Amino acid sequence: MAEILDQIARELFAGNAKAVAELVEKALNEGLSPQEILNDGLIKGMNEVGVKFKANEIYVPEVLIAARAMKAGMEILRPKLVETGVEPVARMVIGTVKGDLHDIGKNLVAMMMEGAGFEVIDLGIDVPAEKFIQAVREHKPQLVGMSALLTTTMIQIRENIKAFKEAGIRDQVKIMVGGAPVTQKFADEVGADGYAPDAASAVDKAKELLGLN
Ligand code: B1M
Repeated sequence: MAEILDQIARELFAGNAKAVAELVEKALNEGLSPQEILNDGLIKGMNEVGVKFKANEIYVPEVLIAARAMKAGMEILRPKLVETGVEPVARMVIGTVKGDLHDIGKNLVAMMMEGAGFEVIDLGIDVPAEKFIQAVREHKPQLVGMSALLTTTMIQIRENIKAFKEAGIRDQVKIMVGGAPVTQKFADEVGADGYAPDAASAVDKAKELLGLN
């Protein structure tokens, strides 16, 4: 594999946004395909971030810095990917549930998912059920992610799933949930399809739910 792809992965892991952007540009000029640069450079680097984060070898600040580097690389790459018609792995809608303003963890999950090749539509914070439903109808994602950080808002996940059923869209998507107070037991009780304790596991769980492993 081209040395430059390894360099992209290394600089991304180290969080050097400027270097990643420059290397992506250089790789394109050298004639590497946008798909190769994405899979064997950016995503490879982000996978490594996920592995180390899960193993508690790096922490939230390092992940955020790496994610910023990923973003810088994607800004150069995205138009080329669109031109060459590269399809994302899958599409995901994500948001923090109604009444909840915490978004650091949700943003991390969104970034890791993008890093894994998913197209992510981020609805932000304080997202009511109707907005999730509208987004499913509009964007036709395969996966919906709901984040909740408060014991008083996690119950909103149950309400959202109920609203999905009433709107007749529950069977169209897989629902993954997470956030500090959320557990596997809670996810099972409210009828979510999956739960992930952290951002790196969220990628694994999403792939498992969609049969992409
Ligand atoms: Co708030 N807050 N906060 N807060 N806050 C907590 C959550 C709290 C535990 C602090 C405490 O009392 N010890 C507590 C909740 C208690 C409870 O309900 N059990 C609390 C409270 C009470 C409140 C307020 C009510 C305080 C007040 O005003 N009286 C208020 C509520 C506002 C509201 O939401 N309506 C409030 C406000 C805030 C700030 C705005 C000041 C700020 C949020 C800023 C922001 O997000 N932009 C804030 C913060 C920063 C925190 C703490 C300190 C940190 C949360 C965080 O970002 N963690 C938090 C205490 C703590 O956790 N130490 C606390 C880092 C982040 C990476 O982790 O979000 O858990 P986390 O995400 C992880 C996983 O959970 C998982 O992956 C992420 C990455 O590994 N994950 C998912 C998350 N979403 C997922 C979705 C998935 C899968 C995995 O699939 C879709």
